[in-house]
Amino acid sequence: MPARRRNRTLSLLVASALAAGLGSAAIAVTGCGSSQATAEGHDATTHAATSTVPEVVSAESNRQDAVAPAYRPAKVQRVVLDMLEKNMEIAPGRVVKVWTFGDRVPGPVLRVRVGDTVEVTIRNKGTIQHSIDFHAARIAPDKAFRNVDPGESLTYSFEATTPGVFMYHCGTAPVVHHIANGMYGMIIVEPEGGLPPVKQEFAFVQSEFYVSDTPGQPADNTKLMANEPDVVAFNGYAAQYKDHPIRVRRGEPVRAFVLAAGPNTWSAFHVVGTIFDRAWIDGIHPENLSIGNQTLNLSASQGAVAEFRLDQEGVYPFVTHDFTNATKGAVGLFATTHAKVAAGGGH
Ligand SMILES: [Cu+2]
Repeated sequence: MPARRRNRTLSLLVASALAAGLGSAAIAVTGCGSSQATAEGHDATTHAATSTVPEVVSAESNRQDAVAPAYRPAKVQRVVLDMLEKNMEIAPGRVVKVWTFGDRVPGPVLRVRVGDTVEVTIRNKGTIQHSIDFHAARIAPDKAFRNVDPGESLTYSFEATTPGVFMYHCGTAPVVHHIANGMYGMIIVEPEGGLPPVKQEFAFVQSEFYVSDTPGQPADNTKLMANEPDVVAFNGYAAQYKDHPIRVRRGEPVRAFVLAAGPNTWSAFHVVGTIFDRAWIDGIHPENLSIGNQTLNLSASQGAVAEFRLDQEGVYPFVTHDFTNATKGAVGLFATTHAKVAAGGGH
């Protein structure tokens, strides 16, 4: 049920010249798309130690498709999530050790309907304890959301009772670290009978990364406690839809599911050049219906649905309107079918 994902492998070489006292040196990124052909400069002198052997950190690209998965009818929705530790590139030249639900960060977008039973199985293939907390569940957390040891698995079920866009995440202490390292995702709970069909549906999970100066390490605790992320992204990779704009058809309805996964940072979700015709924050309920929003204000863990149209041919940025975080990567582009997009996104 995860969206189609690009799967590339790249290598990150930290030049051994650092150890020879050359100061700020290069990281060469190879084997990936042109948008990542050159990594940014990186001063690794403080951790280059005395080794003269190049440090090689292999990593997959965390880029992924934004198309929301379709609902697949089933009375029991079985979800199996492997919890892994792997190196992922989350911005050009920035490789972090993530802890996952599934093969990417965020975990897969899940989509169920009210009345479905969600049977969740987590398999801990990492080296420390993890767990999974579903905000869509009404369940005793001390039992269902309990820790699972490495090598162990856990299965529990809950009934989807409340339509909305909800977060799931690892709830093992320290929770901030487990979320900062990538253990979160979105579950869409449709109302009974489903949402009205819309052909153009996308899912955006906004989250932030506190990148260690050493490639291939988990979140930097000092930055995390200071709440100073380096990268803020939609769907786990900085500005990926600016590099590769999302095509939509002019004048036709677009539905975006949005989640602010944090761990700490909010989302002020806004699409430049349009107004949301309809929106719901958290619960999809008539009394939550909001009309004419310019921006959706989502604190950490909140989800939303935004429905809108792009009336003219053109290129329409979407951002968190907290622009410091847009600058850190929470930005993308919608481009209508016939709009010209310059190389590199054109914005
Ligand atoms: Cu965890």
